[in-house]
Amino acid sequence: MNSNFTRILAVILGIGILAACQQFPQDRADYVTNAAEIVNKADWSKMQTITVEMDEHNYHPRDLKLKVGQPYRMVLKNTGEKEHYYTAPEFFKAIATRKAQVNKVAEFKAPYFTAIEVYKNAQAELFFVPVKRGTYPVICTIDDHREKGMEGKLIVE
Ligand SMILES: [Cu+2]
Repeated sequence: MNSNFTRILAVILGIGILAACQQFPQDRADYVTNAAEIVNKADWSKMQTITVEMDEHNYHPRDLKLKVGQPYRMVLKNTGEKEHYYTAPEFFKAIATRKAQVNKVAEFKAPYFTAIEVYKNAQAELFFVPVKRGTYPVICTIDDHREKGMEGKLIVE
């Protein structure tokens, strides 16, 4: 094959791939981009509440099994003496988030969260629908809390 022709073909192919990537940026988004649609379609009368207690230095329960399509209210309750984090960016990107809430105080809406910190004697709630199957880690990022045992798994089936 003529080498000039090959070079031109390679350039055209390259431009084509570049154009395709820029045209469909949502294909590259690593979070659930149609969360609002999923949240609106979900039957919230079938919502299940899961409570995760945090203390020194554990999550109770450590691991959670969740179902794709099932609406959940996750209550993160700090029963310990220190503040604690529920840091699970990969998990939060695998769910359709409806809102995060601190009862009678505030409500937060965002495409996804990366971490939720809960102060002692306080609780925060997250309303969501799992979308992407997988096993995702959760850790507490404060000091050596993770090493002391604050880590777990979120399994979406
Ligand atoms: Cu902690």
